[in-house]
Amino acid sequence: KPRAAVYDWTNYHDLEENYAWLESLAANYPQVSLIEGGKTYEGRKIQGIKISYKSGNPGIFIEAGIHSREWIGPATTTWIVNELLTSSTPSVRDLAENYDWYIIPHANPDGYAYTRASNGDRMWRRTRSKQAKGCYGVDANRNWDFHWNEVGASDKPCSDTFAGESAFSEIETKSLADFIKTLKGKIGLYISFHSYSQLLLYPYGHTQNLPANIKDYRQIFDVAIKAMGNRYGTKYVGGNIYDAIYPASGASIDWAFGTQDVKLAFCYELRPGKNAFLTGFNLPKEQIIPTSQETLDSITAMVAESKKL
Ligand code: ING
Ligand code: ZN
Repeated sequence: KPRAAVYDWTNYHDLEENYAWLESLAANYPQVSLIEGGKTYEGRKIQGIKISYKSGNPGIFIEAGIHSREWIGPATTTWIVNELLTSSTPSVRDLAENYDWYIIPHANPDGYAYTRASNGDRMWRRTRSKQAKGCYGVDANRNWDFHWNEVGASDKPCSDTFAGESAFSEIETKSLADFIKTLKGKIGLYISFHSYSQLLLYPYGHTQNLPANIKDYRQIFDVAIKAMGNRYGTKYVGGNIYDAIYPASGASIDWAFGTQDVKLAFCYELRPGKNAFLTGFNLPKEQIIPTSQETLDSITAMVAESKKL
């Protein structure tokens, strides 16, 4: 097993390396504790960490890797974790010390392991549960129990957007949701990382109707996409899921916003931009750190702006 000491962001890592690193943080930092988003179909842990410098902080939840081929999400997430623990930049210290962070870098560990395996499939998106017609997996971002399977999801067990046999049919979404429910009232901001397209998205995916606090969403959106460009000029666009990308129901951010009293829920579709069709999920490893830096810039601006609401 590779040791945490050699962990870095010049490469993408196997699940076991990422988990070993998270465990080493819990052993080395008093502010870090391990949290478990539940278990997977193949019996893995959904390993996460909580960072808390003091009690009574408002909570921020980060979930990544729900689609296993989108490797930049988990990589960006662990980089941000490292910054929260080690950066001396005042704005990052403010984020680290004045919020409780609940972080799940791999919401779909079985899928990720399958994308890393030599006898697997680098382009695997779904979970790995056995389904009808000899097919495997459910789209874990169509399986949440909020307007489940209404639009932009498939009934077909072999489709990449298969919603599942029922809402929360997947142990991964069910157990992660059960964990999130234990935090009800504590999470003000929920962030989900996907790739790719360089978009920032907010609810809803099942309808063109906008959330009641759309004014707040737009205010935060504007500063968050602007900050994304501060360092390297990276351009983001976006808006409500339904109009800015496509109709899609049963997604995690809609469930978090729609059922858990989370005030703001955003999804970042990270680099590359949407014209990079062939390399889309294979973002070059040299871009892990720049992507992570600009994304933390954006989240920093997002949180600062949310204080003004
Ligand atoms: N895109 C997301 C998907 O699940 C999305 C878009 C985000 C839909 C948030 C609904 C909610 O299809 C990718 N690339 O997975
Ligand atoms: Zn995705």
